[in-house]
Amino acid sequence: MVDKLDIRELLKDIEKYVPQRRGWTWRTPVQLEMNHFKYSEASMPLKKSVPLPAAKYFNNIDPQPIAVITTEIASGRFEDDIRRMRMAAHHGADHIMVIRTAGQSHFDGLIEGTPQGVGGIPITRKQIRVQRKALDFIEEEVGRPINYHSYVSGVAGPEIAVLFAEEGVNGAHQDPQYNVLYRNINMVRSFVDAAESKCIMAYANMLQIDGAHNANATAREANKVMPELLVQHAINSVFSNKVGMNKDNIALSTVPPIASPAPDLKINLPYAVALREIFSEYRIRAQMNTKYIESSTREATVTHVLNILVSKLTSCDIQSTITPDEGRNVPWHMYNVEACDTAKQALIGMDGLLEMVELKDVGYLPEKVRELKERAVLYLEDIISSGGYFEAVEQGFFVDSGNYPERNNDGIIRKIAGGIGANTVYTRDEDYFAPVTAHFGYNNVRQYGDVDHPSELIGGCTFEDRSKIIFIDELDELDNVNIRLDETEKYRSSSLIKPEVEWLGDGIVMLDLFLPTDKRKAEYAAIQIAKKLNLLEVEVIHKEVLHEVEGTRIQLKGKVGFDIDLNELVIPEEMVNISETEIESYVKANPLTIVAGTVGEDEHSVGLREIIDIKHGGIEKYGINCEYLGSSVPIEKLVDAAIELNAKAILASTIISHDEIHYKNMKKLNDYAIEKGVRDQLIIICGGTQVTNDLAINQGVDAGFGRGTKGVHVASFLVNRLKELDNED
Ligand code: Z98
Repeated sequence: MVDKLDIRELLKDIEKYVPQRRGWTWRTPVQLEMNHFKYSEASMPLKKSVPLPAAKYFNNIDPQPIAVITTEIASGRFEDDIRRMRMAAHHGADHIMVIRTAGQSHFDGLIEGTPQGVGGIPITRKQIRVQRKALDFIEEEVGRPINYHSYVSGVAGPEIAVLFAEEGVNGAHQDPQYNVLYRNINMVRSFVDAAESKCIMAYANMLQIDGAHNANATAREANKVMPELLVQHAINSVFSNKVGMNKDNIALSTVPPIASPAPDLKINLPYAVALREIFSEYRIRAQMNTKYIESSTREATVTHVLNILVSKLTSCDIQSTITPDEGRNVPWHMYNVEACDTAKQALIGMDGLLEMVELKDVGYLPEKVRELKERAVLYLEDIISSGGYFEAVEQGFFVDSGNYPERNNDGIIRKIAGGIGANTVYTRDEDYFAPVTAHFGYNNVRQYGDVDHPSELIGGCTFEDRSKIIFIDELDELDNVNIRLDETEKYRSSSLIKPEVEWLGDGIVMLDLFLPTDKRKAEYAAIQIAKKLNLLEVEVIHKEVLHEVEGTRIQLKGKVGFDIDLNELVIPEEMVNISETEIESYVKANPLTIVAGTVGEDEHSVGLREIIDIKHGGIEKYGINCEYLGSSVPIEKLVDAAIELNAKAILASTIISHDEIHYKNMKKLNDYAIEKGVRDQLIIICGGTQVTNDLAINQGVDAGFGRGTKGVHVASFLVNRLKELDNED
């Protein structure tokens, strides 16, 4: 049995923890054969993982695709996020982004000493170090490196880049255009800071993701900005490469611009192909389209899968998986895990796609690709003839909703001399000297003689000498991780448990309801139902009209105000199922007849037929000879027929439970078999919707199967019991 992550243990001596490595890691492609299936685009399997649900039909294989799978986890409590990271890693994520919507880039400096959850997700050294430490353990557990990621933006970008390099962060969003357009940070300052940040990221071998996708999310019509997106990618990519980043570490952040019911592939595929062709030497990080996501997880998942098809057709390197619940703001554990599974399932399901289909090189697709490229090139030429990037931004070139060269004059305008941090860039003095490793631009190290690296002059900077890093713990005495852990301690160190969606002990549950009325009435009726169920802080998170008056589906969340004590649960013993092949080979070697019927005056035969019928996965399929005697069969007839046919078992089914008749009939069956002197030679199994195993056994029969039973469960029990009997002989 594996242990749960011990958060207090992780926090212990955190000021001394040294991250295990620096830099980004891609998956290792392998020629893979699993359960006789050959995969042509798979990567090294994991040591430990949770396979997809249907894997149980294929010996529980869990093939991993080649693309890195990303999940975003930032609930505001790093101690709970760590547990979610572990779950995500076991479901196939190897890129964990600590990113959320609320402006880290509004911070002017490093934010060490602050508690988590202030203004979104401040990335403090403590948070980073604890999470990296946990990931170092988790990657050991799953047997694959896990990339940890956040973002380098705002006027504190270079300081954050240094922090990340020190703490073993493996990837970051970095794009000065993001600062300029969306955070109104001065453009000159942003590009200078970006050069410094990128230089540090290159030293630490970090992967960079750019910010072009934000234009997609911001523009009024995302598909109109496709030429601009190509231009934004080009500006950041070439800039990064010139600063010293390897192209292999530069990932373009792309979002398929449109979603169904628009003709998804007709627009998204040419765009992705154009991007892939222009930037063939770079990496592609494909995010899913969230702009059009409403609160339906079903709709979001389909969009995600269509997006992954485009990713597969254009061989993207990283597949992002924003939780498919963007539209209702419930980024819960289970949705992170589901999104990772969606990516893994879709990518592996499409294994070898391009070996079987080819993208056409004549007609609509290449024509559209060419058109996009031409528009992008014209856009770039226009920027140059308008005086360069800064002038173009000042003229409102970017995030204009026109399909370039059309213009709607609604672009974002920023002033060259305006924005946060304006006039804060100075020419370095002739004797300017910074004793640091990985520094962009002029550094007069020669004034100190013949030195290779400026930091040598001080015996190494924090990159070489970790003892120079100053660790500042959380300073808030009322809001910090220790206080939060104390508050939820009972859920860690006792047998109490509470439902949870993102924080231990948050008590949140979701109700999924169908109400036979219109949307508005359904919403208020659902709230009333939740209150009657004693749920607290009730909030509707999804409304879906199935028909304007016939009915509405409502999903709501609320909190439960009680705990469950695991020690007080009465858990029936679990029946051990054996594999289908084991059942088949046993029956082949030991031919087996059973007799079956519904007993007493009970005409409900469907359940029993499903247990028997091959069509429903019943026990016939394992070669068991089933003599079905019909419905309302007298007890005596079942036993007599078993004797006559030399059957080894009786399957008796009863649905009617009035006056405990189902249990009375079981007792009769047992008594009559004893009377006939055959009880020892017969296995008696009783089933029905109201039957429980314990009560059935109390009546003297061998087993009781209730609702949800499948043929395989009954066959498993039969074979196990027959084997036991064989051993007794
Ligand atoms: C993603 N879900 O890309 P604030 N820099 C860049 C960004 O794209 C972002 C930030 C900074 C998205 C995450 N991206 C959103 C290039 C944000 C974040 O201002 O601190 O929120 O910046 O995966």
